[in-house]
Formats: sequence, C-alpha cells, structure tokens
Amino acid sequence: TKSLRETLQEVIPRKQEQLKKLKAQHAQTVLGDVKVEHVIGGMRGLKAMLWEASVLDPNEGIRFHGLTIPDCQKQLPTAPGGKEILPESMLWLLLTGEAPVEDQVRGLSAELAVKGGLPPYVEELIDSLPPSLHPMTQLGMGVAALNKESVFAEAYEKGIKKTDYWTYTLEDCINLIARLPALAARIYRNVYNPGADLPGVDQNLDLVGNYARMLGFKNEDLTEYLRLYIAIHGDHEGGNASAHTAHLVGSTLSDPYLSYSAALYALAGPLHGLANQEVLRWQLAMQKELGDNITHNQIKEYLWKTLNSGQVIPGYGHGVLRNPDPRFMALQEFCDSRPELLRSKTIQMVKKTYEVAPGVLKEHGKTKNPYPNVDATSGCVLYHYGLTQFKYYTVIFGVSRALGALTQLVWARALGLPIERPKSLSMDAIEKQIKAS
Ligand code: NMX
Ligand code: MLT
Repeated sequence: TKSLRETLQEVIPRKQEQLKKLKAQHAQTVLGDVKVEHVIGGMRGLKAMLWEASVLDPNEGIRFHGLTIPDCQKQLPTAPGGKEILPESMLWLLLTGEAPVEDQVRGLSAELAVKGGLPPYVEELIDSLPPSLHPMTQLGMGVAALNKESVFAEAYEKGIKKTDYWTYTLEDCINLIARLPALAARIYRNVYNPGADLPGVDQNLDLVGNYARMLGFKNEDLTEYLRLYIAIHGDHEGGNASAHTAHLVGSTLSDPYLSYSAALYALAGPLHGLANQEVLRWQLAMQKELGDNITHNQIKEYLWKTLNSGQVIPGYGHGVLRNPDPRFMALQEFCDSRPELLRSKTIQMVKKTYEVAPGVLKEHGKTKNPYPNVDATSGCVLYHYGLTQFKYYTVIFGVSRALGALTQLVWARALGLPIERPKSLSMDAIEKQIKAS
C-alpha cells in the first residue's frame, strides 16, 4: 500500500491541474451576488473561499470529500477491536480525498506516536502557567511556542521554491497533530490533577488511545467516544471561525503552528467552540434548579427564562445548518447504543431538551435554525464518563479541528493560494455606491 506522502504526490498534481483549468476557463464566472446583507451580516452564505476537504449542505450537514458521517462510519478504519472512526482515518481522507485502508492508518498512527513527544521548553512553559489560566489560553500558547520547531519557517528563511512549500507545511502539520494530545493532556494534568503522573506517548497506541491514557482515563468506551468526537469535529468546511482564522493567518505564510494557534483563539469564543462548555453549564444550572426528574413543561419554561433574559440557548442554532446537525445525531446514536448512557440524567435531559427546544425557538422566532448543533450533546457524554471539568471541553474540540484546518494549509500551499485580502467598505462608501447605481 502507498504511504501518505506517496498518495499526496499523486493527488496534488491532479488538483493543481483542476485549479489551472478553473482559472483559465472560469475566472470570470459568477458564483453569486454580493449584497449589503453580506457586508453587514458576517458574510453569511457568501461564497468566497476555496476549501478542499469538506463542504457543508445546509440540510444534510457536512460531507468530507463527498462522504457523509454515516458513509465515513462504514468506510473508515477503526482501532483494533473498536467501532468508531479513527481520527487518523479522517485525517487521511481529508488530506488525500481517499478513504485509507487499515495498513495505511496503522502506519499513520505509528508515525504520530513517534512524533508525539513535547520539546522540554514547551513542557516548562506550560508548567509555568497559573492553573487558573483558561485551558484554551494555555493550548494556544503551547501551540504558538511550538513554532520554534517549524520546518517550514526554517526552510523559508533559508530560501525555498514556492512549489516546495507544501512538503514542509505537511511535515509541520503532521508534527503538530502528533503533539497535540501530549500538550492537551499536560494542560489537563496541571489544571485539574496537579502532581499526578503523566505517562509518555505509548508507541503501540493510536492518537486518541494515547490522549485518553495521558488524560488518565482507562475506560475504553470513553476512548471510543473521543475517537468519534475528534474524527467528526475535524472539519466543517472553511467558513467556520476557527478554520477560517487558520486559513487567513496561513495565507501570510505564517507557519502552521502560528496559524493554528490563532485558530484556537477563535474556537475559544462562546458562539463557536466554547458553546460545548456553555451547554453543560446551562444544563447543570437547569438540573440544579429543577431537579433530576424534570418534565417537558419545566424545560420549556426554563428555555423561555433563558431567552427572556436576553441569552442564547447554547447548542442550538447554526450559521449555515438548517436541520439537526448530523454530528449531534451521530453522538446521540453513540448514546442510544449504550444503556448505561441512556440512564444518565444529564443525557436524558439533552434528549428531552431536543424534544422541546426547536418548538420554543420557532415560537421565539429569531434564529434561522431552531435545531441542535453538535455542542448540544458533546460535553454531556464526557461529563457522564467522568471528564467533568467543562472548561476543558473546547480543548478537545481544539485537538480535533487541527485535522481539517491543517489539511487546508497543505492544500493552500500546494495550490499556491495567495494572501487573503478582501475589500472592506464603510457605511458612507456603501451609501455612495448605492446612490451611484
Ligand atoms: N438561542 C437564542 N437566539 C438565537 C440562537 C439561540 N440558540 N441562535 C440564534 N439566535 C438569534 C441570534 O442571536 C440572532 O439574534 P439578533 O437578531 O438579535 O442578533 C438571530 O437569532 C438570528 O441569528 P441566526 O442568523 O439564526 O444565527 P447566526 O448565524 O447569527 O449565529 C450561532 C449562529 C451558532 C452563533 C447562533 O445560532 C448561536 O448563538 N447559537 C448558540 C451558541 C452555539 O450553540 N454555538 C455553537 C456553534 C457550533 N459550533 O460548534 O461552533
Ligand atoms: C463548526 O464545527 O465549526 C461549527 O459547527 C460552526 C460552523 O460551522 O460555523
């Protein structure tokens, strides 16, 4: 079987050719109108970025190179004895557009394990931070500091051809993905279990097998959940705030470490990745106020109370999706296949909230999408398995989103995409243009 690099050496020239044709034949073809609502409305729906690995359909949700989540669950290799998609399999698919075979994925897991250790200066940096510093702040700092290791930055300084950018970028991206579990686990240990033992990377384990072990969990169900979680959060086309940030920063030829560090700080916002922390905070407050055996009516009242106090219902709504998020559905299926999870009061509450919230949000009449996104359930399962420190949840999302955001950096360099520099307008300039038209 072919290695990842051999596969990419074959795939990239085909994609370069495709781009060349698009440029030559369709550079002036119109894909949509730019309206004032785009300029003042967060560019929602504006087709303005090239992103190879995944495309989001508002009704069906995400497809990774054309594959839905159920397709991926059927086609992508799992861990030995496991059932859930391995993030390594997803990474291979995102990077190459091809579903890997088992041998290829085992080879990639082994490579990531070899490269998974942290340089001592990064360990020292993380150990020197106050435990009260939010885990996402720490993650971004650790990733930024790793840029001392960047082979792209080093080669660029020496002088390399533009056509070689992608090979150095790929090495940085693989090295960073490999190191994220050790970095994220160190932050967890320092903040929540100071002084506890922190095992090194086990060369026989897959990326998430190692991550779970370094976090200190021995429950294979949790490890499987983390594999699924990290695989399906990996990419959500290019316009989401974290992926877009990595793309923007990367377009300046800032190296993958700096680009992804910036992306993590976009992910740390409550309207984006921090929502999974907010969901749990909201659910637990509801559980505390109303008890464990809460009725649909009580949930309805609680939802209205949240909305009437001017807050959003965390885990509901989406910038692009207009149906329940298939990632939410996949995580719910994981729960449905485990009676132990179905007995959890928090997970029962997620299900009951799902039965009530869309109706309430429709009646409220503001959100364009009254359905749950992935964050409505992701943290509650972690909570059940004993990963109860919800300020940490976005870090797991951050370990995951690297798969897609870093894949695109490889594609952007392989395709020679330019620095991003859209045009902005002032309100006066908009009015002037309207008057002139
Ligand atoms: N609860 C209450 N109001 C909402 C909600 C919600 N869950 N979602 C949207 N709205 C409001 C929104 O605040 C806006 O109000 P206003 O006109 O007063 O500014 C109005 O509905 C229209 O918003 P939309 O166009 O439907 O949504 P938009 O694209 O602007 O924002 C989100 C998308 C995801 C930021 C928004 O739905 C939200 O804030 N959801 C809650 C937070 C959340 O779950 N974020 C996670 C996103 C997924 N992720 O993993 O990153
Ligand atoms: C994501 O996974 O990035 C979120 O669903 C937000 C988005 O797609 O805008």
